[in-house]
Amino acid sequence: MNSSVVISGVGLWTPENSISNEELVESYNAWAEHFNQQNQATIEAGELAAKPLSSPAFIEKASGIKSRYVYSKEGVLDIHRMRPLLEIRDDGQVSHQAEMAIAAAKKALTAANKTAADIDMVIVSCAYTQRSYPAIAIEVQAALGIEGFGFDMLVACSAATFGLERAVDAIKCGTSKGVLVINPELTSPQVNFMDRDSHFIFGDVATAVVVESSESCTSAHAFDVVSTKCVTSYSNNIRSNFGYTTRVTDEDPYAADKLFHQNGRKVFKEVCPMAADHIETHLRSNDIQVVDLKRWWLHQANINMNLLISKRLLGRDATLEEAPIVLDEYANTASAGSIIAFAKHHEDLAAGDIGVICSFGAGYSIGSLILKKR
Ligand code: CO8
Repeated sequence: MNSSVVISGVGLWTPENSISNEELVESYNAWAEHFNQQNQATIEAGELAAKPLSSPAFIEKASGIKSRYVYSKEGVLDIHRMRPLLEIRDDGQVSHQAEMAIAAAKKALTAANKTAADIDMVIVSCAYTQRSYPAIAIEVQAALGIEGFGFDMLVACSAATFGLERAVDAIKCGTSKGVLVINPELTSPQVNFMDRDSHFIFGDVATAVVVESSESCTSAHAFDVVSTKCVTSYSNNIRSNFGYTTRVTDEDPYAADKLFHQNGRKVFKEVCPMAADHIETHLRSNDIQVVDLKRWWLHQANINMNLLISKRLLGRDATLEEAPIVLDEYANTASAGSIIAFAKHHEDLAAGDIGVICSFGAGYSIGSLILKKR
């Protein structure tokens, strides 16, 4: 087969509302002080730990995050609510997550010079889906008028790269002619805004990518997919226990362990070397040297993680041109982070330039795609 598999278009949908570190910390600290006042007697008796205060300076230094976008800002900063408020939509209305996905998918189709008729497979892959069935992907497929099939995939921070690998394989073996891989990351409903260690980490966004054969590709900014590689290794260090069985175990659906929680230090220490080794092994198996990479579209969880990974591989810090950072503005957007970096920083590459998309996170899961500009 002379044709190759290409990424021919990428779409990025960014919510209108953003929250700065200063706004977020002001609300968290007001909530913590209120909590400590309300529980003064038990705290003084040593029966309850006082809530510690957060700080914008810590957040920026520890993570590089300065702000995050949210699908709904209403309720997040209200110290009597501390979670977003979404309007209830009936079954006849488009769901919140499908709405985000459709917006990103339309942009990806335009970038790829494609219409619904060119797509026959829709994968919605992200950290959470709003419901179990019917799949969000099938709702999106119907809204866009795509014939064929769609399904949802959950692989936390690596959902986008794992979904892309499925798409690449489908094109390679001829079972699909065009695939939309969409990542509507509606993370804010699972953020514990009352937890100082994690209240600042996540943001909402949606990304989408069109994958097709080089034979049908007419895009001005297409990339050959040279290789894909996915790996998982079980860890409890990043976890959410919310699930459909919560109802029958009679647990509190809002308890801290039902929301995102992690051992951030351990994750940092364990995942950085895993991701660096993964990239190196993947490149080596394709006879590509680290120095041959023009661009690293890395997962966007923490700027210090990305610096450490690139330093381990390059022997020096990668420049912002080599490894662009978007987490300062978007925060951690689960699987969409590396795709946002790709969406914003790919058009300047020249034919033959090589780059790598790499995600890493809960599971643990690591996924990478080696791309070559056409
Ligand atoms: N303000 C002030 N001080 C703080 C704050 C705060 N907000 N938070 C913590 N501190 C304190 C700590 O309590 C600690 O105090 P002490 O020394 O007295 O104990 C001190 O600051 C240092 O704390 P840490 O050691 O925890 O700080 P780190 O330097 O390790 O930074 C990070 C914390 C930023 C969390 C860092 O560890 C990190 O980024 N780790 C990697 C985490 C990561 O990448 N996780 C991936 C999660 S995402 C994922 O996999 C997808 C999941 C699905 C999506 C979920 C959506 C909701």
